[in-house]
Amino acid sequence: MFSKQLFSRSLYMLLLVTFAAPVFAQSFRVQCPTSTVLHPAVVTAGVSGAIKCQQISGGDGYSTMGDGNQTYMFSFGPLSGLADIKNGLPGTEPVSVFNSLVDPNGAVGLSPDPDSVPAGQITGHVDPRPIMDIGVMNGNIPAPTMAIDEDDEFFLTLTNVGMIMRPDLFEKHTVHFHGYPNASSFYDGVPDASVAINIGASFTYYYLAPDAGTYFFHCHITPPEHLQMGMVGQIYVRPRQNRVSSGTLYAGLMAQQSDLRTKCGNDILCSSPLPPVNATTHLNNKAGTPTLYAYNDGDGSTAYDVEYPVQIHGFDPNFHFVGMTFNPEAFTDMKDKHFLLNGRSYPDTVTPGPMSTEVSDGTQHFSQPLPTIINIPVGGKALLRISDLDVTEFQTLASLGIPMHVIGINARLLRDLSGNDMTYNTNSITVGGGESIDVILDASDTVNHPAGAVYYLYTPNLDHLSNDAENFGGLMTEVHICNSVNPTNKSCV
Ligand SMILES: [Cu+2]
Repeated sequence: MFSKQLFSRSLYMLLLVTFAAPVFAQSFRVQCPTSTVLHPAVVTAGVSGAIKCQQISGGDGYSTMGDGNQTYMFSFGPLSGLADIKNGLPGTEPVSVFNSLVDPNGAVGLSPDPDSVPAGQITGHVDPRPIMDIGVMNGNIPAPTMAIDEDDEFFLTLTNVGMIMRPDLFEKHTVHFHGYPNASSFYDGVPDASVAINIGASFTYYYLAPDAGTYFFHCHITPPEHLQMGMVGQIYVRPRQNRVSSGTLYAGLMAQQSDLRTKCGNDILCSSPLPPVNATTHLNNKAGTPTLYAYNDGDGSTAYDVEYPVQIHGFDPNFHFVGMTFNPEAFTDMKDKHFLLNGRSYPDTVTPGPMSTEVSDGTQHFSQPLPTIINIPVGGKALLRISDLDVTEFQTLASLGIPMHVIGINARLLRDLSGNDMTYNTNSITVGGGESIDVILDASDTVNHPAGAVYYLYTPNLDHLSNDAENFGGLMTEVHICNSVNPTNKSCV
């Protein structure tokens, strides 16, 4: 009798817990600590790096192809750094910005925690309403760009807002930093080996930044499908060399040589103690910012004036259509017919500012924030951080008139084990899905590359110069030589 009562009570509790669960099922949160063991105080910049944070949504959305076709996507969208992403910049923010309730680049939904002691602290507690309001049907192609500095700690929150157009799917999402030196498989985003993020949940990935270079990320759930559908983004890590090179020649030399991590003599890549470009010609580069480098080269050979993340991708419109309409997707028939640079085909690649697309409820959402117009200040060099997550095609990009100096492949500076220079000049590069390549477009010869000149970056695979059935488009963009380049939005001045 007693045990039967206990049983029924237990059953009652079980049912209560089960059916009350949806009340608690929403578990959105962000995480962006002001200090850690590695970064005990709030540090915004400096030799020791800093804490950086970002929040992205996983869900669905629409984008506009070069022929006007509105294409359904499974996609990541921005949930922090919204103003920066609208300007074509990375959405990665320092702690003070990410945790701000007023900064337009702060984390969406962040609100004072009523349960903290004392109440009202910023603990990562969020209000789900603005997250759903902004995150639903707000996918971007490419996904929000991430950029961190070597020695940073990076807290990346993925919030799965669900896919409104596919309520039959209970799709989880993950973030996988492809080819990234990641110490923990737990944060690697491969669902078989770690965790995947359910609808209605957030998860914060934690990364260190041990090696400078150009990387990319994608969702690792059913990869051919979620990559083809649009869950691809870019991440790059800036080198320590950027931070020790400020000041006069002597001060910069002392700064570099007094830090064991950048001291010349320990590293085969360090062929001379200080980047000479910085010291001898100008402290500021031709874009008016401190001289920046792609890698810790030790000799200034990877210096550039402006940088452009360029993600190559392709969409198969048929696959996206059946992906929206509950039909079975034929994986073996997948064949890209839209060829994309940063999610856009020519001529959209040279349309300034973010592109928006009307979604299923009739509202406009920013869908493709990144133009791919390459503006180079006269006499300058542009670093193209090229990555490819195309699922079905190899892609070739050619440059006519401006030499391409290939300095890195798959996030590695091109040097051999003896430190010999393996970089080379070419007029085209070919990449497959899952590869990255760092190219410096060298327009420092001002006689041949005067201000006002226009060049093209295009694919010599001529069938890829089209937008599905429409001729003249595809994988192409323009390179403009400008009197100067606005360092904020990279427009020609
Ligand atoms: Cu996914």
